[in-house]
Amino acid sequence: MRVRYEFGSRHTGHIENIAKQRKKYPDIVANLIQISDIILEVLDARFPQETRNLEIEEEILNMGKKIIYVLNKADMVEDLAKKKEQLKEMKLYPYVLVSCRSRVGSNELREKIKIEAKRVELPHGEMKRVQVGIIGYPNTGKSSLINFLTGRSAAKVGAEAGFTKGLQKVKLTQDILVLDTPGVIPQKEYSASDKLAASKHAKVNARDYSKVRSPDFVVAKLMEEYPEQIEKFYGVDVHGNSDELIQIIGHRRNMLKKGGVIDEDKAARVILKDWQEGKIKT
Ligand SMILES: Nc1nc2c(ncn2[C@@H]2O[C@H](COP(=O)(O)OP(=O)(O)OP(=O)(O)O)[C@@H](O)[C@H]2O)c(=O)[nH]1
Ligand SMILES: [Mg+2]
Repeated sequence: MRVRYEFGSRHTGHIENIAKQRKKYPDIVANLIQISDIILEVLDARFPQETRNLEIEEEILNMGKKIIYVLNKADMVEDLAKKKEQLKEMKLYPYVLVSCRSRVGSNELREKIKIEAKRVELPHGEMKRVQVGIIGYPNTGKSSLINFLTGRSAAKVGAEAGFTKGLQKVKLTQDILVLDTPGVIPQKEYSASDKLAASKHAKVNARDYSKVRSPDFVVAKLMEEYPEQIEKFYGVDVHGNSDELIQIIGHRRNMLKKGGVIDEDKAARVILKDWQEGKIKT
């Protein structure tokens, strides 16, 4: 009989690696909050509530620092009037709707930053620049925002979550610096066994479709929330049944495993990919 060892070296190596990253990034963000005078929290305009980090927000407010909410990817919001209503209900203030892709909102944001910067009291006689720290979930567009605001390709941008790995300072004006950071998720969403948290990360693009552990579970969750939109996109009528949808997509794409059964993992990832690329409109 074969014995399966739970703690093989590869396994523990992997865990150590994750632990390292998870420790390092929040440390960078904690340091950023310390040295910043103003914080921009970049949220995904489609999912403002899901991409807020209330733990970090609390820390920032406790330190008496100002947060400006930047709702990026506004180009992917279907109904802007409805969105503004939602933001009002959330009491998100002050906020700016931005699209780095369609190049909308940078003047308004720059003005807001300048107003807040004037309020910052720098130590008397010190020639220090006002520092504007940028935080947010992975992939919300923090680095893109820096490039958009400064009009330069100063920060590197990537389609996959977890692209930025360190702190980077870029000059916005003579007196203002903006600081990029790696994306972080709240501590309480860390647990690898928390399938709900993991599916939320996939939903908001904080975890790439190729790296999700249970793609079928994520598709089921998306289907619970957006059944009509998903069925419409694929032109199917499955009464909200995600397993059925996965089967249909697997058939369409001819994704078969040995023995001719549908490769459900692969088919579910195709759906997740379409979702993460914003093809399925909500
Ligand atoms: N549709 C749309 N996509 C955007 C927008 N801004 C950024 N993106 C895309 O979102 C992805 C992530 O952008 P980044 O700027 O690297 O995001 P980030 O927050 O710095 O990501 P991490 O460093 O991984 O935390 C890229 O594929 C960008 O092209 C936008 O306004 N609209
Ligand atoms: Mg980045």
